[in-house]
Amino acid sequence: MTPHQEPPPEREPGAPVGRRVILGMLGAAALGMAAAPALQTAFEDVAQKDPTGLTDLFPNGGGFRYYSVAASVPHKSAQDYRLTVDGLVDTPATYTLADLRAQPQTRLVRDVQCVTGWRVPGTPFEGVRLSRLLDAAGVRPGAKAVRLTCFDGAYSESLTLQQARRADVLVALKMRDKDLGHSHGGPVRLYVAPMYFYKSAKWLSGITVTDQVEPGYWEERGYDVDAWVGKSNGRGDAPTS
Ligand SMILES: Nc1nc2c(c(=O)[nH]1)N[C@H]1C(S)=C(S)[C@@H](COP(=O)(O)O)O[C@H]1N2
Ligand SMILES: [Mo]
Repeated sequence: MTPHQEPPPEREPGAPVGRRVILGMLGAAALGMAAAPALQTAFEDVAQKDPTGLTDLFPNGGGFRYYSVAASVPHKSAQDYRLTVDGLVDTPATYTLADLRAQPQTRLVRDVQCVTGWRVPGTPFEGVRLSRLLDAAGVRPGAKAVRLTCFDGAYSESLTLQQARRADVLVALKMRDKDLGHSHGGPVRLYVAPMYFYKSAKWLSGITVTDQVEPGYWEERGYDVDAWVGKSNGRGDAPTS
């Protein structure tokens, strides 16, 4: 009946136990919000303005759960957002949100799957293909991977260059056909459709082309870099199939 399962405690990336207990208590209220678009919009407004971080305790609506490894994350408006592309490239670049919006947009509708078990089927994401930004920068010979960094100052992700160039990897500006709100990593997040959702770094601020994979936040803590849904269980230290 619920749109997602309660995550098994031992496999939760990012949610402290206390928060999970509270999430459980708020579950009924959260489902109510998910079912009522008007209320959900009101919730997102509160989430955007809440300086206490208390709204972090709520699931993100529509079956999503809110994750942030950082206690608080600065808000970036359409005016002050910047995305840099650097590292092993011929032409480093800095994009504004308007620059990104001016590029050809790709829309994908796939299932979102967190390693902890919750899943949101058929979720539209829209944005610029990461491959496009890499091509524009001119990746140098010998480059092997991409490191993604975030303006929360804490999270990072990594992809091999081959993975980064897939057509289903986006620098996403929209989710569910709306501009990405702050709680979902807006104004810009990564969206790696074929992998577990921890690969989809929120609050994306940097794309650095590197000569080797530099493990991201959860990867340093034992989760797979190659986090294919169904072909990895999301844990580097657990049996893989
Ligand atoms: N910057 C940042 N990105 C992140 C995370 C995070 O803690 N910080 N958590 C990851 C995990 S584990 C999940 S499941 C999704 C959650 O996205 P949501 O908050 O939009 O549901 O974001 C991923 N990207
Ligand atoms: Mo996750």
